[in-house]
Amino acid sequence: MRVLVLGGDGYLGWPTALHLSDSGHETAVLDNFARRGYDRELGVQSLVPIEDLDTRIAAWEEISGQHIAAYVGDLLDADFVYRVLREFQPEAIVHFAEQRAAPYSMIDRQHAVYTQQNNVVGTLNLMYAMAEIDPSIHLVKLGTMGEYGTPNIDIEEGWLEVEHNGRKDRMLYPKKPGSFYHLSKVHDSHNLEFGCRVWGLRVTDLNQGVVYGQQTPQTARDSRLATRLDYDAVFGTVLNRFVIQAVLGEPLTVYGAGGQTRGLLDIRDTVECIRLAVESPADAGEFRVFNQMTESYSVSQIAEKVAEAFPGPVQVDHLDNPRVEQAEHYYNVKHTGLVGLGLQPHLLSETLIESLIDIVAANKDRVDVDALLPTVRWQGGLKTT
Ligand code: NAD
Ligand code: USQ
Repeated sequence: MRVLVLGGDGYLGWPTALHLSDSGHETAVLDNFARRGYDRELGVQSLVPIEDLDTRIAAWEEISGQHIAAYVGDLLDADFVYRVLREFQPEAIVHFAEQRAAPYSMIDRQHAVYTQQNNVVGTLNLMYAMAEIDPSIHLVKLGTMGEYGTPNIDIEEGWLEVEHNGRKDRMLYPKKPGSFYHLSKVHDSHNLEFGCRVWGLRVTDLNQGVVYGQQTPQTARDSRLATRLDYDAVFGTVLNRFVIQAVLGEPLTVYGAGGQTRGLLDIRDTVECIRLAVESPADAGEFRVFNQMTESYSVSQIAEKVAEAFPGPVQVDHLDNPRVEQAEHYYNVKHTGLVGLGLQPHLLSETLIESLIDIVAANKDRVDVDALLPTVRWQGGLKTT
């Protein structure tokens, strides 16, 4: 199949492109390198050194014999998006190309507006290009488990059967997201469901949990194929950060009491879920939703797991939570769709944490420890006079 990976230079997009290419798909990537720009803006870098896109692609061709085409440009440039779709003629598009850090979106008004404009308008440009050029293209769109928030009822896979005043309907599951970033994904989901209903688009919305890990079978084949690993308090995600903090001998930064619970998955499952979704397309007009997570843990449990796997002392600090989120809550998520397509999850293990410890230890000199502590507060981005 011809598959175009949007955001193919990012943490997940690059290993996904390799996995698809390795699985026999004719693969292309598109990226505007915004993520490398946020590093410069924040004065941080990936913990693991990463090559530029041309070098990565040349290394993959040398190692696998497979070519990956590259399109450098911005989804906000509609002419560019239309040109790429006409030229590459994808049968499936995997869309990772959004600003994805909740704290980045909460820095201030400018960052909130940038995040929603980049994410919502980029996806709208893509929807129009698909509808006008080839509505049979299957879009696999990365959403997030945080779209649902932490409601006091079971979380279904995207849809909810509702009975109200004696009448019934199937509605999009109600959303209670926790940042302007997570909200941008909710807006995308609504726009995409509308595009399916009105233009007959075919879309799979993958509500993915927090991803951990840094290696896939393909990226491990050569250091030039490595994907990024973020450690800073803006882009670093919880489990990856805890492992990095343990290796550096810094306290694990549990926000609040640590009772907040999230769905998680291994990066090897991310790339496999995408392959499964691509190879089993949604029907024309179908807005199909999968909850892409394999297990859930509270933040305190994640800290405990890292401390157990680390072969040395680990200190856990409970910081004042910089975010506004529920400290304790019910969390029961249905996630059977991808297992139904054949996913065999890699559950969180000591072996995985140990292999991440080795990767971090080899690169720990690249860390700026000042970037570990959170500086963005959910209620701090308002400028009062
Ligand atoms: P990332 O920031 O590493 O990658 C995103 C890529 O998209 C970057 O390379 C960036 O340059 C590119 N991009 C952003 N805006 C663009 C635009 N307008 N035009 C072209 N390219 C653009 O993020 P990631 O961690 O790989 O996440 C990928 C996707 O998966 C995101 O949509 C994110 O919301 C979702 N997701 C990530 C996680 C996680 O834990 N990392 C969990 C759930 C969902
Ligand atoms: N947390 C800590 N200490 C830390 C970092 C985080 O206690 O040092 C807590 C947060 O308060 C939060 C939880 O851990 O309760 C998860 O935070 P995170 O930064 O790991 O994840 P989040 O902000 O939700 O965002 C990440 C990705 C995002 C993706 C999302 C999936 O950056 O792109 O959409 O995970 S989900 O959480 O399911 O929405």
